[in-house]
Amino acid sequence: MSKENFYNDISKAIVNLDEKKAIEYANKAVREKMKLLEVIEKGFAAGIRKVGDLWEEGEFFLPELMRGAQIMQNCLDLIIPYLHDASEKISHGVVVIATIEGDIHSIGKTIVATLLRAYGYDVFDLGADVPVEKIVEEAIEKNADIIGISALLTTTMTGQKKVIELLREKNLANRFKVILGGAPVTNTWVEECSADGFAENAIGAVRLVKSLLDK
Ligand code: B12
Repeated sequence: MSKENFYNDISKAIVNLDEKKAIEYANKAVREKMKLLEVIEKGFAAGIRKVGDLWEEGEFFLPELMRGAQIMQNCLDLIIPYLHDASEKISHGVVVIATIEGDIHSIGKTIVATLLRAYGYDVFDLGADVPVEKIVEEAIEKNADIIGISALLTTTMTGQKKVIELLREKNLANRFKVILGGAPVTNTWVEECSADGFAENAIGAVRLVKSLLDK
């Protein structure tokens, strides 16, 4: 079976909310030592995004969206412990990452945190729905180089900007680099917030962190 067909089958299992098959595919990917990040992005993440589309189109209801997310999370729990073989380690640094307050979307943020760890960074994942003040406090406490903030909702994105504003108020703007992520984040938003960058996926996040720390 070609890789593309396998990714398609994974995506279909998520869309069909077929947990048994999805778990079977996750185990197969681990067993056969496939490129696990690619399996996550092209298989599982593609599937959950399709579930989101169907929900937006009114084909799926909230319980189905939640079930899809739960199945995806269960599969990631199986795969993530094996994600550490992600090629060579790059320079080290400390990253504090969180999903902003009011927003419980955690899947993408967790993948980014996991991959950064796999590349040798010290990552403090504060979880989801984290208040602006808490993110700043933890960054100071952990002596972070980078603060990563995830937002999946257009209504919570404003929190990303608030973190940067709070850093400025506290005269800490030069102490940390702030990077943003989440589906609604664009270059324009990054400029408007005066953030240091954003990435569309986890491997992009690793490249971004590396380039900011190498500067
Ligand atoms: C799964 C999901 C859920 C799950 C979340 C489970 C969990 N534990 O995370 C559940 C069911 C709980 C959920 C709830 C809701 N959801 Co929802 N959800 C989704 C869905 C389908 C997929 C998100 C996801 O996990 N994608 C897969 C991951 C791998 O991708 P990702 O998150 O984009 O992350 C990648 C990149 O963005 C980037 N990245 C992410 N974070 C970061 C951080 C940094 C620093 C960097 C550099 C990069 C980075 O790298 C990641 C890895 O590649 C999206 C649709 C979509 N297309 O995004 C809707 C979506 C985000 N949800 C939406 C909505 C509206 C809601 C609800 C408000 C629904 C409701 N009425 O209750 C609630 C929100 C409640 C709240 N207060 O937060 C809307 C948002 C609309 C908008 N524009 O604001 C979307 C877009 C669906 C839609 N098409 O309308 N949701």
